[in-house]
Amino acid sequence: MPSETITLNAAAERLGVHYMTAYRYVRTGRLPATKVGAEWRVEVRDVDALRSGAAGTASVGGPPPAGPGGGRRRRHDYDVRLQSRLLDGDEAGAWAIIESALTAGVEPEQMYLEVLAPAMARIGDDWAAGRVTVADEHRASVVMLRIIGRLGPRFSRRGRKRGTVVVGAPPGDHHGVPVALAADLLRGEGFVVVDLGADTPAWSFVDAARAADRLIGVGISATSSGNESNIAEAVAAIHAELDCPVVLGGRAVRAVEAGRALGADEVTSTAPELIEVFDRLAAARRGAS
Ligand code: B12
Repeated sequence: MPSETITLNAAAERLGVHYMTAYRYVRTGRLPATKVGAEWRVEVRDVDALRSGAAGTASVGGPPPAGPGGGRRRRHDYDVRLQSRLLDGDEAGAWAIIESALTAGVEPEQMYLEVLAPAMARIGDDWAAGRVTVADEHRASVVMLRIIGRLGPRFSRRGRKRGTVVVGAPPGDHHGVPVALAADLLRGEGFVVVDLGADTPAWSFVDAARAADRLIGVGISATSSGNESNIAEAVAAIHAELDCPVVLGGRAVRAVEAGRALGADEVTSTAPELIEVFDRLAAARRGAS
């Protein structure tokens, strides 16, 4: 008899892992799930079975997971330790933390979403509170990009690729790190990704998309707010020249209506959502060809 079902978000919470990790459990068959509309549903008893099997594994950051089994997990604070190495511009020290997390079994996606991204977010909070300078942020970002460069190859997948996704930050937006992280997460899902980085001119999105083999869509990652006219210009340039969907996301565009008002076909605010959207667009393209 089926037990109570819950959303994947609720399952992730119950497991004490990031949503993306729970999503990976589904994709790799470790957690049975069914799709109801746009949402994954899982049975509570499957979640609990997985949780008892996973007890004793590493919790990479944040508070210790609640509930039975959670107390037995070790908490490593990799994100907090990484933040300190980044702010010191200490690449070797930062990499040593990453290596110990890898050795403890932290998967690459989990590393990006539960260690690297939170470390960067903490640095932003410290900047907003006046505890770190813009120079510190720059220094930390350079080390972060070098760490991403070393982890990136772990996302490469064998086999036929699912098509090409072009990603970049809009003109005037200097935040290339979120784009680089998202690019590798998409590569891990079997896409060829052309990462144009920060401050990409509107026409460069068009040029790169035009040159792409089996283009699935263009993704624009907006982190700086107050940049709406540049974003709208980039979206309009792509739509004027190419028949392809434009996915807009990132922390500056959380609301779907706001993203649609800028001309985007799809709007995402988190990396897992971004992956789901490109999964759907790739399936639609396969169906159409
Ligand atoms: C590093 C950093 C910088 C670096 C960027 C270096 C680089 N090469 O990237 C520098 C120093 C250049 C910089 C500059 C500025 N920054 Co800054 N920066 C940051 C910081 C600390 C980290 C950014 C980051 O890497 N985050 C980690 C990633 C993983 O974050 P993420 O948003 O979760 O990314 C995911 C999603 O966006 C998702 N995603 C969802 N949908 C989609 C869709 C697509 C298509 C894609 C590709 C991805 C995607 O994918 C990503 C991967 O998981 C943030 C703090 C923060 N909380 O993010 C501030 C922050 C973004 N910066 C901020 C500000 C104010 C600035 C400056 C104005 C001043 C300053 N601090 O120097 C300038 C603006 C420059 C400009 N014109 O753009 C504010 C933004 C506030 C706002 N609402 O606009 C923040 C939030 C800091 C804060 N707490 O106030 N910054």
